[in-house]
Amino acid sequence: MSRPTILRVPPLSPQLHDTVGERYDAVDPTDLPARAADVVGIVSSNAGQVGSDLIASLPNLGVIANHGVGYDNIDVPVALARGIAVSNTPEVLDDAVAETAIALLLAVRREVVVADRFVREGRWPAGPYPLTAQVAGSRVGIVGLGRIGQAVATRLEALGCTVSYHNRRQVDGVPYAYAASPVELAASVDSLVVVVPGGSATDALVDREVLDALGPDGVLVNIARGSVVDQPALVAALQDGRLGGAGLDVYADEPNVPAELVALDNVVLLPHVASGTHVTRAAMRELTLANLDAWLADGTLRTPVPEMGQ
Ligand code: NAP
Ligand code: 8YV
Repeated sequence: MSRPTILRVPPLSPQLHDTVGERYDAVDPTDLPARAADVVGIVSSNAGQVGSDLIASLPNLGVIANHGVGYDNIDVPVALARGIAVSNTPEVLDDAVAETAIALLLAVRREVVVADRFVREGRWPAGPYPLTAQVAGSRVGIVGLGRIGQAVATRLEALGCTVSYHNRRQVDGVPYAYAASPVELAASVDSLVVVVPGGSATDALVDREVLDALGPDGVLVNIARGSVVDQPALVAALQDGRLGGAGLDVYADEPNVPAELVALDNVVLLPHVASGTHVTRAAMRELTLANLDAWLADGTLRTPVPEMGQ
């Protein structure tokens, strides 16, 4: 029996790229348009766009399996209008992403990177490192108290922080204070962690007003999407001293990080690695391919995106 033809939309990790190649009749964008009519499925990840043009060019496409919980890289309305199933990888990455948020918050507040540089540059013998801020006892707001946001919240509680949050809807049964807007939340906390989905609904949700409400002693942590924060406003707030610091995993135009951010000592910069542990990426790969296999077997999905309403 012939194997189903699956399009690998780059970039995929080498492991995912190779596994798709071993299990299916894998094709890459360079094989299009010659093989377009054969393609029944797509495997993608957050940095690979699955836009309306690509979807329209694949007449027999039936499923898009995204390696990642966020799927703002996919034109979901266009896919669903054609009856194409779309899956993502929720839950399996919550722990890894939440601990990255905590790592960034601790690194910025305790100046871990700058203090490391201080030791490496041999500056310690000349005198002690200055005192830093403390995370224990501080107030932390979470924009997006979903699966990952709640995993961040429980870790913050263990660190002795007071947690509050903003979502569009209040969450039942959580012990955290609710704020009706990102500005209201930012004005009431010391640090703000952003964990909402990307896309047009959250574009620049964290704008100049939110950053100013967070203030000169405030710290912003963004592990969501670069699009959620107004990046020029963030750079200006940090440069002007209107914001105290930032811990960032995501950017407006990845992998390009503005030189202005690189130049700042009160900013810790990660290269979109929040889910990037061996164990989590293996679980994400497995779930991505389990979705693909389920759809190929009987048209179902293990973890359909919420827009599919299943
Ligand atoms: P989730 O469970 O769906 O949680 C998302 C939360 O955001 C929900 O509580 C939702 O509540 C809130 N929200 C959505 N739209 C909002 C808006 N316009 N204003 C305010 N709140 C809003 O998703 P998750 O699994 O926690 O993942 C969250 C996101 O993290 C992903 O979509 C992805 O973009 C990002 N992520 C990044 C990495 C990384 O590598 N850096 C890794 C994994 C995930 P309401 O619906 O009530 O508003
Ligand atoms: C990426 C992410 O998907 O899950 C998400 O939304 O942003 C990440 O986990 C991953 O880095 C690449 O596949």
